[in-house]
Amino acid sequence: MEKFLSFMAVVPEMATDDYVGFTFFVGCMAMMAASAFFFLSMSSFDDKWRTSILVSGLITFIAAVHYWYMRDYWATNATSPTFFRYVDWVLTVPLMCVEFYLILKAAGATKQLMWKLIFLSVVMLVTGYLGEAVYNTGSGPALWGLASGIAYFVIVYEIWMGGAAKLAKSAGGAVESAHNTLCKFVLIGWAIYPIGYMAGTEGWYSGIFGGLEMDVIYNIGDAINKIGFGLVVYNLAVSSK
Ligand SMILES: *C/C=C(C)/C=C/C=C(C)/C=C/C1=C(C)CCCC1(C)C
Repeated sequence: MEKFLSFMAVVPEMATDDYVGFTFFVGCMAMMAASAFFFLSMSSFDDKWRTSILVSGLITFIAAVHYWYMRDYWATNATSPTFFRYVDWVLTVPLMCVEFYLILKAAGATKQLMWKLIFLSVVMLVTGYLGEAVYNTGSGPALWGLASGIAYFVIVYEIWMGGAAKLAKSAGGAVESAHNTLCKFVLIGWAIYPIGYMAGTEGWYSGIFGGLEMDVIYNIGDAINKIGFGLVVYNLAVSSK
């Protein structure tokens, strides 16, 4: 791996074993490329899907800008850019909730459903930030992480078994299958984040996850979830053109 990464030495200030710096760099490029892809494909879809594709592009674009700063922050300070990370998430995760609303709108999704998901996602992220950056000693991270995890499970419940699930079922066809794929991203893809959190904070779990690098895990999670989510929506728009 180190040999493979040796080309990174051409990037100023990046060591060949700097996996965090490497994933910030690649993450930044991937988010930029994905944004160009979503924005440029927008006009080829009819109005019904344009907003959804626009939101896919906004999610990866907001991330690209934050990755640009996070890459730089890491290169300069060699510490986690926690603040930029959470500002990015607090903008992009609610937009992912908006995607659920947009694809289910034709099946009767209400703004109330959208705001419920947005509210839960903000609770999940604010409590996570408190555990990671504010009350990050003693039992703080474990308790705030638990609070965050509860909000996460309510989101999972709502989309898999709650109101959103019923709407998806009634919509059927391509919308239902896109909804189901997004649900899997939330259940499996989003579960990557608590692992990163446990790798980067102190708690009863430190012995299990302590050897892992938090930022590498978060960066992998972001690439899978942000670009993956966008592609599911893109695919839905293509299949129902
Ligand atoms: C694009 C960014 C995404 C999809 C970020 C998602 C973040 C999470 C699902 C974070 C969840 C957390 C927990 C469930 C518990 C520990 C604290 C967090 C915030 C890492």
